Amino acid sequence: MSGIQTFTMIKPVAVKNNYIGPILHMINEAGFRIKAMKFTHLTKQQAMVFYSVHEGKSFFEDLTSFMSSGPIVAAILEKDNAVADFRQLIGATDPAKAEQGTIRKLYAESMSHNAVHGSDSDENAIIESDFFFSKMERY
Ligand code: IDP
Ligand code: MG
Repeated sequence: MSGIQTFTMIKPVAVKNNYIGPILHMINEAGFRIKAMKFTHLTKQQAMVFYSVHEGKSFFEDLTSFMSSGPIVAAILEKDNAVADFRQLIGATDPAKAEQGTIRKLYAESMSHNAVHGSDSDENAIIESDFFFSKMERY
């Protein structure tokens, strides 16, 4: 059974390019409800903890430097089948391979600067949501 919760970040490049509004609009239009949200700036150390599953990979240093290079928008999103439906809305990791009309196709600059994060499983959606939000910050 698939859960009703996923976690997203609007990455520094999309914030810098003034795409917070259009991306949130697409998220709402696709039927997701915003359960929690914050505008924040990760430290390098926090980015390394958040992405620790990728530790040791060739892109880990670039990824964590980039994700701590500027402010991000973090949010918990609710919808039936949230994880899979959100992955479909954002498109492939590499925007060159992302389908037309997806968030990454529209707003990403490159594979490393690909506009948004989306959880890859119900389990990780919970871990990632708990990384950013206390119970009192969820509505
Ligand atoms: P995902 O964000 O689509 O789930 P992951 O494989 O979990 O993709 O990778 C996390 C992030 O790391 C990606 O969104 C992307 O920004 C970056 N990344 C992944 N693979 C590469 C790569 O081969 N080169 C550069 N950056 C990468
Ligand atoms: Mg991932």
